[in-house]
Amino acid sequence: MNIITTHKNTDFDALASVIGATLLYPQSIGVIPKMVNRNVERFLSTHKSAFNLMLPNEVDHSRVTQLTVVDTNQWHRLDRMEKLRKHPPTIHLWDHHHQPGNIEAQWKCVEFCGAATSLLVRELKRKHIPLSPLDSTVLLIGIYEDTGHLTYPSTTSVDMEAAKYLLDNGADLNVASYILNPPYEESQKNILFKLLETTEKFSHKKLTVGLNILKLEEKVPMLSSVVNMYRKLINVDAVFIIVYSDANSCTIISRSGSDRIDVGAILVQFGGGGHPGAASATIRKKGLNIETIKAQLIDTVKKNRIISATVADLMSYPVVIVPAETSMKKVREIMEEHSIRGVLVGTTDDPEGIIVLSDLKKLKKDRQWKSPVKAFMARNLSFIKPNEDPAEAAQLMVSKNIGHLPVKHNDKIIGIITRTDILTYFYDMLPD
Ligand SMILES: [Mn+2]
Repeated sequence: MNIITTHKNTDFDALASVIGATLLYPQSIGVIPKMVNRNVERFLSTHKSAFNLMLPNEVDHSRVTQLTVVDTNQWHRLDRMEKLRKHPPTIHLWDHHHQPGNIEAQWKCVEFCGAATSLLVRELKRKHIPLSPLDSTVLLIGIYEDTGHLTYPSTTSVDMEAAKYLLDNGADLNVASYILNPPYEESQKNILFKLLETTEKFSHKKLTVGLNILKLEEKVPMLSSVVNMYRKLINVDAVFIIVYSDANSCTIISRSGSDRIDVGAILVQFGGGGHPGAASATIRKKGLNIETIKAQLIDTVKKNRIISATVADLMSYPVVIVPAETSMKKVREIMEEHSIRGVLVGTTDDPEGIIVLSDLKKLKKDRQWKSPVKAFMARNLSFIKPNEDPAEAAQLMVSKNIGHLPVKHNDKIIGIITRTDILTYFYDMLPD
């Protein structure tokens, strides 16, 4: 018997991966953990019979010759599979998590993409295995859930191509959206309001991080989807929520919307894990001190190495700077010679203005080319410091509507950063 299973607290990516795998492995049965999230539970209550699924307690472990694990690589996240851990059958693994796991597979497909389901869809496509509109819809729901409708930074072209293939095979977007966005229940609304009222924020290297401590009297379904909504509402780069109900355990739920903060890597240090954009960790210890955990969390976030360029990395230098008396003709020649669009005027200690390519177009009469640059230059200079974030420079350029920013360090101009430099950086087009 070939069984396929996935992690507890099964979400749609996990469920869809199991269903995809049952299509891929002939005569296999999907084993869905008893604990599934509220949305999956709701979906299964009406759709269960359409798929070849069973519960962990219905499995006769002695008859299992192959175990296929999807969307996790950790034994402890499986439901009632200890017997198989002791006497492992042949194991196949399909996963998209970054953290190393402890399931040793004879065969595996582990790739970092937005949803594990996408890896299975790619294989279903490759093998030309027919998909019904229902199969396609549930597979698409799996991809949409784990990629935030293909918007999370973890989304890759594998996810996009899988989604396209599923649409081509009749996936129904109305059904997908209905299942993925059920109306909020009262308890979810209450938690959202509570979170909004108790937000603490701190900044670290220009990133804003939201932090909450949440005491829960009862279980709230789909807390993670509330957290997603909450992060967007408070407009922070990342959010950490420490949830507890007593002093024996707590769970940290985290979401990040910036590729500069990898919450999966941060929560590994608390014994948890997940993805760069979504992660959680559960800490079990008698007499937990929530404030201590909060302090540790802030400390870990601040120690987390944030890979980011500064203005100094992007600026051009040395700066071309000309005396105020230089003729416009000469300025034009200098721009052409250096193929630059802006020239500073004055000295590096005392810059007086800037002249840019578009200013040259204002010259209508021939004799104007003989005039000194100071007659045409812009005098209100804005400066930026070399250790600033490129995003800061971009913001300044937008607010002042300028394309060049001289970079000032110790009252001296050391470089210049342009709109093109910023665009190149944001679109990862930096030369190596
Ligand atoms: Mn997943």
